[in-house]
Amino acid sequence: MESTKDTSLPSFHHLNDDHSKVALIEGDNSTSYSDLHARINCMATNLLDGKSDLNEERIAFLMPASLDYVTMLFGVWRAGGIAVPLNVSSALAELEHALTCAGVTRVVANGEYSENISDLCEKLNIKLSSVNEILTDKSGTLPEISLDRRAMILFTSGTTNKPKGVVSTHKNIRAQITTLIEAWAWDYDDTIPLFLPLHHIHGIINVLCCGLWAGASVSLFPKFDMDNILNEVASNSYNVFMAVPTIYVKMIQHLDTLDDADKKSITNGFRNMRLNISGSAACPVKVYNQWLELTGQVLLERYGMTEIGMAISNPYDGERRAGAVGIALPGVEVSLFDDDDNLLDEEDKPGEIRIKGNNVFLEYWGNKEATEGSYKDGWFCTGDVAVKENGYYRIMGRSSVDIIKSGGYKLSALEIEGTLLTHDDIAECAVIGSPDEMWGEAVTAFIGLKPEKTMVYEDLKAWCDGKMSPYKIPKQIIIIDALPRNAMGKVTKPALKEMLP
Ligand code: MLC
Ligand code: AMP
Repeated sequence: MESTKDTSLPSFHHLNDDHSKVALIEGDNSTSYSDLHARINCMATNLLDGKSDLNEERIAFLMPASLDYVTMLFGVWRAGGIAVPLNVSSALAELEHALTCAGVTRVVANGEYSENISDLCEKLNIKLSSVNEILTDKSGTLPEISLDRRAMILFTSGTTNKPKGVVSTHKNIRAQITTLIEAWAWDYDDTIPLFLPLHHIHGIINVLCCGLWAGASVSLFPKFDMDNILNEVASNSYNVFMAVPTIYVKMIQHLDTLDDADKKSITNGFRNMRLNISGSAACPVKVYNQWLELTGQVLLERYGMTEIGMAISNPYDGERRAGAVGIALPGVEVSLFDDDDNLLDEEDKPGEIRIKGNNVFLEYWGNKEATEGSYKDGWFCTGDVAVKENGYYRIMGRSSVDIIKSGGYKLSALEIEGTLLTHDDIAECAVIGSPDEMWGEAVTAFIGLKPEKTMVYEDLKAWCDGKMSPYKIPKQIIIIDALPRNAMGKVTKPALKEMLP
């Protein structure tokens, strides 16, 4: 088994040690490592359908966290394909972009998800099947996959209108996993709930892949189902918890509504855990302190990105500093650079975070220009600005005003503006993120209307429904006579920030 692990990612560390160990829990059902392993082998064999290797064919799947999802992800990897996990809450136009951009040849989806995407697959001439249609108990010889091969494409919004496909190799994924196994002391006895969306690395790498690599048990939820998850927490079902700051804010608010006994059983459940982690967006110091007071847990904050996995983390053993993201993870090189690309070796000077290491992605799929543009002198440029203070990095913001982080999702202002501009009554618009206690940043649209037109928020929200993922829909609109522009005619977004109520 060890040799398989060296040549391809998808094997589970403890498989040979204890086959009956529970790998996945889904409601009342659980799946052992040996059953999961067998199911994945069958899936890979069936996907291969007589071929010796999928040779990086792009296989997309549209399903929430479930045994089927895990079977697809690892099944595609074992068969030599590139896994393209799709966003279950995407609008059709967004799915169409992902499928065409990645050149997907096959989509796997069950039930309602299959119904939602079937016309699109037909239009794009892409084969659509359900897991049950593919999966038989046939298992065969699987290809040896070298670590340099492409493994996964995840879509990330950025400073361009359309999301880009981030390609990670097996080596990248393995590096992203193993650094966290070491840094956060992942263990065979760990149990963790997974409720984050599975089209992003936070859920895929930090929770699912790390959990399975460690031989831990991962409890799957199709979404953040607070009541059920907190019931399990109160029953001491988990010893590790990973979430975005918005989830901690939601839980803090919820705990405030409970009577003392219920609140205590939940906070004790957290108190008994070995680790609570926050990431994907800045964790406000207020939230860190509230969580500490409620649960006794010192939140471990870390910093990452789709293109690099995790790069910086507060220590597992050692001081976890509120408002800071910590130090470089093992095997990850982190440096700050000033605007003239000079390496900053002094503390207290803000600069762009740049990263090197096996964790760094291979390329943006089919986009050589964007790939090349994201590197300088071999360093991947994150676009995030940080400062180093007494040895710890603190994130100060982003170099682009066109990127918004809402509830842990990275959103492109330009993409949202592009859709809003297709509204018949909108003459011009500009989208920014406004500070928000719940979401970190809330999508706010400044809108200039065509003559004689009026607009109320609810109507625009209803119009956006189905045209973009729900979490991209503006939380507020501000109607404005004319957008502020500079001498070049470009909208000055900092001026808009000052106009926020
Ligand atoms: C949901 N809504 C959001 C939203 N999530 N609005 C803005 N931003 C978000 N992130 C809206 C819905 O559209 C809906 O609106 C209402 O909130 C309730 O929806 P819900 O689905 O019931 O909400 P909930 O389940 O509570 O979702 C909140 C959440 C979710 C925080 C659990 O957003 C989430 O899972 N976020 C995590 C994203 C993530 O994993 N990011 C990692 C990226 S990787 P209405 O109006 O219809 O009521 C990365 C790298 C790294 O960043 O470092 O990790
Ligand atoms: P994504 O592209 O969705 O992977 O999001 C990556 C971005 O999330 C980073 O570039 C940061 O801007 C942001 N991010 C992740 N973790 C943190 C954190 N702990 N604090 C502040 N920002 C973060």
